[in-house]
Amino acid sequence: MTSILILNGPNLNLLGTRQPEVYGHTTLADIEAACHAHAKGAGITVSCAQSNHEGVLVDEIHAAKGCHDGIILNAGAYTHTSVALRDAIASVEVPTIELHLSNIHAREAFRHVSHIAPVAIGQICGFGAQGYLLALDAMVAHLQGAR
Ligand code: CA2
Repeated sequence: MTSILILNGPNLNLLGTRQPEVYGHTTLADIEAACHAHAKGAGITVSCAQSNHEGVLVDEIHAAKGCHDGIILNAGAYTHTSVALRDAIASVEVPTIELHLSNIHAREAFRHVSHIAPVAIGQICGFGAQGYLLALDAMVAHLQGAR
């Protein structure tokens, strides 16, 4: 069965508790539950992980090789700073979708830069929590096309 890792980076454990005007009222637990339900309907499985630590995220990406068919990654602020995450994604060759709740291109200039985008199969941003479900559908379509 197709297996997808949903990986969230720093501060996303705080979703739904602060800055709802930017990130909405939905908690990370809500998002993960919606992803599990959506995956069940699509006949796939998802695993969810979150870390505030760059190295732990690198380890999660390494561990995805041979274990998951795709990665949906919201790297949070590391998106804009981390060459280590970029290198990890490039090294494992597991198709990865870059995901953001907010439209990073409509925000501060430093958020327009993504180290993840060049090694991702695509980017989804600006659709809030719904973006995770859109990313799941996009990944399934990508994997079906790849077979
Ligand atoms: O829009 C996104 O999903 C981001 O990845 C979120 C990151 C931000 O640095 C990126 O530029 C875009 C920040 C996540 C912080 O999440 C919080 C949630 C609730 C309260 C405070 C922060």
